[in-house]
Amino acid sequence: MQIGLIGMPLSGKTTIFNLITEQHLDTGPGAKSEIHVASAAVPDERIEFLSDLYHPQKTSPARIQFMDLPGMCSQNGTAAQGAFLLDKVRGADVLVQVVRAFHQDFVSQSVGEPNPFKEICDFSDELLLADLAAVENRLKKLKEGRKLPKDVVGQIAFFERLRSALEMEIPVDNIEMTEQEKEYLSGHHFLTEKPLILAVNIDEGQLVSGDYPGRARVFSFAEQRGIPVIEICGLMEMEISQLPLEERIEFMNDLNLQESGITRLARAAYGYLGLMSFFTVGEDEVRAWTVNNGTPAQQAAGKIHSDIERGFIRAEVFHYDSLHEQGSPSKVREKGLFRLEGRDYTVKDGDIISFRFNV
Ligand SMILES: Nc1nc2c(ncn2[C@@H]2O[C@H](COP(=O)(O)OP(=O)(O)O)[C@@H](O)[C@H]2O)c(=O)[nH]1
Ligand SMILES: [Mg+2]
Repeated sequence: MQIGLIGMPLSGKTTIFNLITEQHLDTGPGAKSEIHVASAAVPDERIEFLSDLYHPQKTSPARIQFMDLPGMCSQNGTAAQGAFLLDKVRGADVLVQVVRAFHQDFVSQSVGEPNPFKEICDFSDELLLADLAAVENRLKKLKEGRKLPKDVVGQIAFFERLRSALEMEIPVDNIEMTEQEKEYLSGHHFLTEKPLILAVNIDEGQLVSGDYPGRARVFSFAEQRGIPVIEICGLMEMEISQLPLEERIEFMNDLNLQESGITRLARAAYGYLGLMSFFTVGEDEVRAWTVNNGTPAQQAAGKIHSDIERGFIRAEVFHYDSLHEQGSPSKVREKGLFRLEGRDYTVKDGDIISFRFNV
């Protein structure tokens, strides 16, 4: 899974990228305008428990890839520049908009006082503009290109309809389409079609008070649109993440921060995308695998290897909670909490599975 961190300049994208992927990239007005990509382990206490129990040679938590883009907005540069940058995240599965709520004098001097609600609305225009530019591009190719598709007339009509909608600030996600039109759309990766999460970047004072200007508006807007919101104390969490582990835990406790930014972000993304984890365990490796809710056992096996999916015989399954309660796999077996399941069994979040297969 790839998550693209996007947002207005100086909203704290690189700070949050550093915190999540444990990097030390420059932040602030002087930072270089470059794109960064790195992955982060999805924190999961279950995988830690399993690793302590099985002592495997290797422990592999689920991972998410993050992409950090330079600040962008058409007010600073041109719309074309903004669209160019945003084009880079078209491949992402989820977009996280970092929104500035924190107070920092030199940032306010450069880009104005924080106004989270306005920033969200303005940025949503940037996304619409970037999609509009992509539609214009497509239309240009359809009208002037050499290798035209058979149904060029239908495609032109569709993309013109898309253009009018975007001009009226309607996101691609809200446009009704026929199956045929959905096919025209596939492969284009419009930004206003992607799942969006808002990450409001707050400062310590706001963390303590639990409030910042415009908070209620942000939440009611997000609720109306079905957009998840998380609040991250970016700078402080970045500083904490760069401490040794023990001090880290102490600091988090002192601040009453139960969960790190990445934990909450990963949970929001998993929940939003309908994802969950199952585990495989053994002396070699304890590993988390990410699948969609509702995935049948045989298909889940394909996550590991296509041979296992093809030669699927059965899944031997017990649940993490049973293991956690009973303390050992043999007790789980004794209590009859160990099951054999067939190919159509729907995998549950937290299942520990061993696949039997034949190739
Ligand atoms: N006080 C405070 N400052 C922050 C916070 N997050 C980012 N900053 C500062 O805001 C500036 C811009 O951050 P940066 O991550 O470079 O923003 P980007 O342009 O969106 O990548 C930097 O000087 C950061 O130190 C925060 O949570 N609190
Ligand atoms: Mg940056």
